[in-house]
Amino acid sequence: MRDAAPQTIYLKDYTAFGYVVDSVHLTFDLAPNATRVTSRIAFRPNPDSSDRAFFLHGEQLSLMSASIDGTTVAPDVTDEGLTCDVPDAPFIWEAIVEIDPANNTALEGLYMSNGMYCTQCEAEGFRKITYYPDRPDVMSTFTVRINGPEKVMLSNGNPTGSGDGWAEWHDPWPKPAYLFALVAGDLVNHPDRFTTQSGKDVELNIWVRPGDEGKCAFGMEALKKSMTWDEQVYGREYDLDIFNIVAVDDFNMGAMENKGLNVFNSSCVLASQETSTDMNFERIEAIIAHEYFHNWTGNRITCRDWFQLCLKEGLTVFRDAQFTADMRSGPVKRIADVIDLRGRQFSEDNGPLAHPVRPDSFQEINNFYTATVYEKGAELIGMLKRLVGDDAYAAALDLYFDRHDGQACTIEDWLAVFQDTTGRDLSQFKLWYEQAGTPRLSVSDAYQDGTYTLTFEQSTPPTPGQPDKAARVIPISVGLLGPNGDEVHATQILEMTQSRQSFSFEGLSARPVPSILRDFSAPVILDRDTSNGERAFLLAHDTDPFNRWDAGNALAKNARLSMITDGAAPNADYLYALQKLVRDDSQDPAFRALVLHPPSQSDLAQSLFDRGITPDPQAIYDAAETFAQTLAQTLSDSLPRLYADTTVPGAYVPDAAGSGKRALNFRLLSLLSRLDGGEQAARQYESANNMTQQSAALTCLLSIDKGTEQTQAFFDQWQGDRLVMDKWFGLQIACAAPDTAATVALALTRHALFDRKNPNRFRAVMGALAMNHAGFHHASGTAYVLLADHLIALDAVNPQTTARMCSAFQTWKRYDADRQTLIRAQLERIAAVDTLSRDTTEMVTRILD
Ligand code: 0A1
Ligand code: ZN
Repeated sequence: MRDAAPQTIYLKDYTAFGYVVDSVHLTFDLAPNATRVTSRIAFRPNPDSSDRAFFLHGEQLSLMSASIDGTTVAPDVTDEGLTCDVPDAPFIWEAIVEIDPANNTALEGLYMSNGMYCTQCEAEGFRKITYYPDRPDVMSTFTVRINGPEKVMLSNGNPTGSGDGWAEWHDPWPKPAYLFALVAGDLVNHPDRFTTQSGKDVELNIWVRPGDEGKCAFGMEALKKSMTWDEQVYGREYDLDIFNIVAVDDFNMGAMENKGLNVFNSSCVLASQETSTDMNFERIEAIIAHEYFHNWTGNRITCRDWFQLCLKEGLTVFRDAQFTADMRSGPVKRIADVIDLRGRQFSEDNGPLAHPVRPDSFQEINNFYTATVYEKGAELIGMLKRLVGDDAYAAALDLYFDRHDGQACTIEDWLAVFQDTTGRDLSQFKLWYEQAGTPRLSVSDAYQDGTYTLTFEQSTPPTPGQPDKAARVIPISVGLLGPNGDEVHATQILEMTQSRQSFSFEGLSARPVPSILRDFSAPVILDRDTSNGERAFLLAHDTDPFNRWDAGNALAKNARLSMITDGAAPNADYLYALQKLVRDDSQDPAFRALVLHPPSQSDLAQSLFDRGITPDPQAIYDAAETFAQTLAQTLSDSLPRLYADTTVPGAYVPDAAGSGKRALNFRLLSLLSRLDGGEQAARQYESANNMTQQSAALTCLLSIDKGTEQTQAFFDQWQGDRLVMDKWFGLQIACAAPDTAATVALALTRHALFDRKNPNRFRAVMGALAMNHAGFHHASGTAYVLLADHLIALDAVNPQTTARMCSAFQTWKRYDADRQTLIRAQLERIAAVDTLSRDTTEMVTRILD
């Protein structure tokens, strides 16, 4: 039966809980099918609330007994929790419940993964462990005893004792239940130590399954770097005696910042040169940092309610991006982040799933762990920093930590620290948190008598529930270049506050070329009618690396769009500019790789749609192929030499310099493969001593419809490694031609190693299919049917991962009537499933609306 009619929860309805929790004592008697959880919770009436209704959340629990101050009580129990009469004075609540972790396939609450017990409580998983006010504004200290035969038994905080068959933990820092964690199993550790800036000695461990201990060293270094960085840059020190990280194979997301006990999807922590690519290494470093940084931005200061999710996530993403920029290359990180933002967040913000960075309603909070909350949320922090300046940003953050340590806060609290630090009125800035949709910023310019004037107009299209939008404050970073390419006006932040606004620059001896939105100073779509010549000029001369790349990106897009809409040949000037850049050894290889990286076919589809043209996925694919083939031919004389020159000699090191070179080398190999039929790629496959080069070679071969032998060899070599096998599944689908992608995916779903219950494997297959733009949108509609079949099957097992994957259909209204009919039919087929989860029901309904 379908869940009861889904309830919508509104931000405006927030009220505090009627009781304060002074302490929580939990005892776990572990057993796969009948774990017993005994809770002893000290409640007292909340002096700041007059609400005396006593409701505890609880789902899928068998209540064995309950008592108040030692007297047995009989609460009213429903599917969602219980109510009970309680004294109007402090009291002790005790309950015993039984749960079934071995059959918990949703991976929320306490579940099992490969024989190991593991929890995931954010956002609302704790209620599947015991009855509790499972809301982030209820914070308490936790003491946990674990009884069981497991070799290793971990929880939050510091260890306070252990013996044969038991372990005890105490977390002195009050926390909401979503940060609770327990892990127990046959685990081995990679240990280390860290001394904090005040001289406190901290034990560090990464816990993994036996056999994976050789893949922990990189993660451990990343952890220590993160700890040092947070001390140096934000003055934040670690606050427990021990910090544990655990790798788990079955996990819905990337990782989780539970206090003192971070739980990681094994794909986001385990690394070795043989099994991980450069991109994996960089991502692992960033996620370790992200979870560690949450210790202050999320744990010490948490969210009052789930509408405030961006308070911790936007800020922590911003902090981890700063960290990566400091550890690696700032410009490369910025460009990569903007590619990701435009690819994932802009499509969300411009479709049926658009929502504000701080949503004002939801049915299922798990559906709001989105690119908008995370990545756009981080962009808002970046804009704030630009507007107030670096020093004021640092002062505001100090005030935030001082004022709100130990509290559950709101976006209003966050903005207030900036207002109090700077005296600025941030009420207009707050619109960024409240209004969904990506603003369009159109620009016109004029030059007269040495004065250059830029005029901007902003407008934001309607989004679900928000037809009209007010003008926002937009920091527009601008520099001006003279006709010879010299910078004649250094970077300046223009503060746009009105719908239409002009800014003038005086004393110029000639009409300048503007470089607008440097470093992508605001998450907007810049609409400027300009020539390819001017873009080529910026690609050659702009001092701002982001805008230099963006000029190249616009050229790349335009070249392909003209091929699609006008049947034009690949633009010769652009091909020439690319050739020059590729050969220019004075340029950073990572930058050259990024410029050579083609714009995504989905982005091209959106650009066509924005111009009023219905995108044809096959035509977009054909244009991409023709362009790459022409570029390869144009470079043919020098490709073998360029490839050889960019091959990184010596031992593999996963640092920025090495990975930048390998990225360029990969781009060159993919071009070369189009000319030599994959000979060089086959050689590289044979000789590769690291996964970056091995998988790059296989990708190049599969992309030219070769590589059967290597695909088998890869399988033979790696079939015992789950994470590498995810790559094997994904690559074959990602590289398949449009007319075979669904067939390849279907065959792989029938492979013995396809395991729907493992989110990584499910995503490797279905995610790769959804990302293969022309394959997913093949006119036959077979990919739509295949994805829908698997979403329906998965929903009964794991609603959270199913619901997230529904977003593959969110861009459906871009396409032609036939495709829309095909997609609608699949969405309606999913919606019609009688037992569909609340998660998936909400997503499908929003997408269909
Ligand atoms: N807070 C984690 C991500 C996370 C969110 C939700 C989860 O389950 C619904 C699990 C993890 C982070 O930002 O890293
Ligand atoms: Zn986070």
